[in-house]
Amino acid sequence: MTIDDETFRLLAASVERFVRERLVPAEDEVEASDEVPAAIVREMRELGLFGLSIPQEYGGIGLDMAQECELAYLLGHAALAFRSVIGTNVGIGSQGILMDGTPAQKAEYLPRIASGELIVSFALTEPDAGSDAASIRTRADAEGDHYLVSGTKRYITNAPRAGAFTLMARTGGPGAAGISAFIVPAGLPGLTLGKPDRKMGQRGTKTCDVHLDGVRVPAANLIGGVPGKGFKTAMKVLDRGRLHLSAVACGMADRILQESLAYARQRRQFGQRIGDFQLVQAMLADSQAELLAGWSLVREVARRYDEKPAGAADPQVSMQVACAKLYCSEMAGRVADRGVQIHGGAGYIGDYKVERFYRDVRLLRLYEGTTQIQQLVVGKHLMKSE
Ligand code: COS
Repeated sequence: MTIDDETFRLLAASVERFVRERLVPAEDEVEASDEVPAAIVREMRELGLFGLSIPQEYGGIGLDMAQECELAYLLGHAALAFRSVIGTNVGIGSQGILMDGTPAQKAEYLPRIASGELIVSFALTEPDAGSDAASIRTRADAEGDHYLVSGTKRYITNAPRAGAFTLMARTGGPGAAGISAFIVPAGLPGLTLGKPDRKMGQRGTKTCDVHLDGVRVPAANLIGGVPGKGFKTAMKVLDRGRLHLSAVACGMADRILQESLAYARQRRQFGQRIGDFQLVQAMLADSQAELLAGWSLVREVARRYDEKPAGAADPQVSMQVACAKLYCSEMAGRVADRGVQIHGGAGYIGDYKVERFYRDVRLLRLYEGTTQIQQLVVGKHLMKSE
């Protein structure tokens, strides 16, 4: 069940207020400390943000994709580290369990994921397998009623906070068909974390390696109970995640445009506001036009996503999602670049938000599938279609 329009409007208004009154004022603290304050995480729980996408029967809010994208857009208006705290619970960490998990797995994990009591991460990437996700090497070998899991996962978002991982490992032969998805509790013996990654931007977002050395994972934690389905689970989860991130990219592009506009109205050169110069207006106009195009694209693709049966794969929709991720992440990069340009020298100085947003948005073109992977998904689909 999804929520009705009026309830959704009230929720969106609360999120908009939370972003404006709580998140934006805390951005400098997050940048300086590399931590999202515990009080803000608590408020996120109280607002229900960890359970946005989880159905109400499991204690979540049960938004559809179009509604989720609207809120992702609002959350994208603050430093991206805030959204990242809830990002894996709303998206790539939880959705494999929701889409393909057994009733028992859903009942055991989803309520705690929805409340935010349990942070869940998505562990696919490895030192030698990123874009080529079907080549992962982490092994899960059946031994009685357990699997012995060994390998290394890399750049795992929220791993330092996670109580569990949705983790892809190889139970069979090479290629996509040999991959299975597991729910791996963080506390199991043999599971250790690497040191926190030092990143270009998005301070306050936590990523690190996850090492597994003979971790005994109960067979009951194999998602869906059938081996060999993990690659498809991961791809379906990523389709959804990519659309969510496209909305985030639009939110951040809008924020950068607002910062740039405020600066263009206030900064004076040659006796007038720099925004009165047509060359500056051209940059603002390009950003506005591209933002409108990207955001309209996300809304349209989200509508189509909601039209397909929940949890089902639809190559046409996957292709459209890839278009959205490709366009919106690149668009946010261009808007950020113009934002720095409009700020002039100030845009290169850490006191101005655009300096940090410029670094923050760079990740949007890389994670959950690079721009080139999105191009491959679109291109391959077009060549297949008659
Ligand atoms: N939904 C459901 N199933 C999908 C799917 C999707 N979006 N995309 C592919 N599949 C299925 C295919 O239908 C195929 O199934 P069959 O063997 O039954 O036909 C299987 O998965 C393998 O698909 P394919 O042959 O296209 O796989 P490739 O190895 O060529 O990989 C790409 C395809 C490159 C698109 C994939 O590896 C990918 O998305 N890589 C990027 C991974 C990524 O985003 N990493 C970021 C880190 S995670 S935050």
